[in-house]
Amino acid sequence: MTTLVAYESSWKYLQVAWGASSGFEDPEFDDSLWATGATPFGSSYDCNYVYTTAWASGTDMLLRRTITIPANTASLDFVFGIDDIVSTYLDGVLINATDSTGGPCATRTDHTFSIASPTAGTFVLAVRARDTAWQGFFEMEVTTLRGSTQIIKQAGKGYVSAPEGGATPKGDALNFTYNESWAKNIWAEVLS
Ligand SMILES: [Ca+2]
Repeated sequence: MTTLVAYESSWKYLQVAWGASSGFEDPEFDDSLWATGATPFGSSYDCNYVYTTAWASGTDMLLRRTITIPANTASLDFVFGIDDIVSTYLDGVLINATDSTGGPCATRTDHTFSIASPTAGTFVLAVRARDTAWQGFFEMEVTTLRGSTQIIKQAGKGYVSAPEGGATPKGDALNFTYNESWAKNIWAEVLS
């Protein structure tokens, strides 16, 4: 597993009234004047949330940051907590909408969603988090799982690595003395 956005990471952010600053999710949107702050974002009332960046009750918190999705990614996985409503965008496209209004106090592992076989590259991840009343909370982690079997050269040796999340345990690797031509032949077999 590779972590693209860890918990307690820095994002660009702007607190606004509900629905304000439409178009903020556009990858070309200019966030250069926004502040930078770490998650969790929140405020406290009877949930006693622990947060790093203050977020006033009854407002929208807009967040932006870039993520770089590696080649050969089988799954892009999001885990998050929200009090109360959140919309998540990747390069301007809505990829998840979650409404926890009226639910119990949030934790950072409450909700998950995944994108299978995402396109590799660097993208803008944008979030509109809305607190409808009382306290608010937002925290998110983004990870990837690698795809098909790969041959990797590290420290002069070649490794055949297994896909993550499959039948073979994560991190399992067959260790061979590196031979480039041999590795290329095996790689051709893997692709065929
Ligand atoms: Ca709330």
